[in-house]
Amino acid sequence: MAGEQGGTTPAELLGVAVRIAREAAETARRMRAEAITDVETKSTDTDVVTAADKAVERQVVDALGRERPGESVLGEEYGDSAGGTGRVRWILDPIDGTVNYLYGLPQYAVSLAAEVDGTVVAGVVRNAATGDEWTATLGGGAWRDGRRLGGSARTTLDQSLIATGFGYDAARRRHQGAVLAGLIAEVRDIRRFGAAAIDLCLAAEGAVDAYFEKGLNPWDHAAGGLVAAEAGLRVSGLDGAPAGPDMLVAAPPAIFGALHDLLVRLDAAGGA
Ligand code: LIP
Repeated sequence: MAGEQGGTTPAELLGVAVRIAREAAETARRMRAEAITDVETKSTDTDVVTAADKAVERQVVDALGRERPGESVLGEEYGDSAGGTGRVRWILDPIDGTVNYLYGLPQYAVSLAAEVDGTVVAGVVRNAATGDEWTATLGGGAWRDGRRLGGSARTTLDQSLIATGFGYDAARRRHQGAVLAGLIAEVRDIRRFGAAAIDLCLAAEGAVDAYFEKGLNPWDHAAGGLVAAEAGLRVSGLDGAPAGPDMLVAAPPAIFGALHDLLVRLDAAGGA
């Protein structure tokens, strides 16, 4: 497999991802400390992008271009760049949790995944504020600080702590609020951390028992989704659909069914 742009084994791709994500996280951390500048809005007035989101994405795309010439990069801010042809595609969220970044809440991360022939085989999520780092390779497990992750041992939904998130569009939020109202009495409690990549990693280590959200983009969940799956969680959409913009649910097998069925009953994948 070597000889393309460089090695394409999951371990080799993870090595590249971790090195580049650490440098990118340092840039995000430094730029936050200096000042939040050039804040613009995207899909709605509350969907913000800062100069740091863009600078970090350019830094990662440039680094990959040097190390892995010709491989394509799908990033949140600049979309599909590098126009690569190889088997490898990189999927990047330069700062997942941009609203947290704006407010200085320490829950924002660089999320970088490598896909080979359409399958995510390596991923890293690095919290730029705290330095927390989660990694995974396909078939190689999910790790944090050398500790293999195995998810939560919870067995009933009513005892489960569930993380979730809300979109930037008011109509979508209204629907998500209605789903939450129907769910909240059925679970232990809810947590809203504000960064899907980190939510998925916290579920992988059992710091929450499960996570679900409607409206995610590939860059929000490519790396974190692999971390969760390699920790033994089921990561999918509803009714057999793959995880995607309609819905992503990540939960240990013991509670996945109950959470899934409740979300179906509440039409969680519906609405705007
Ligand atoms: C964020 C996600 C989060 C979601 C937010 C937003 P961003 O991504 O990580 O889970 O609830 O609405 O989509 O915009 O910070 O990259």
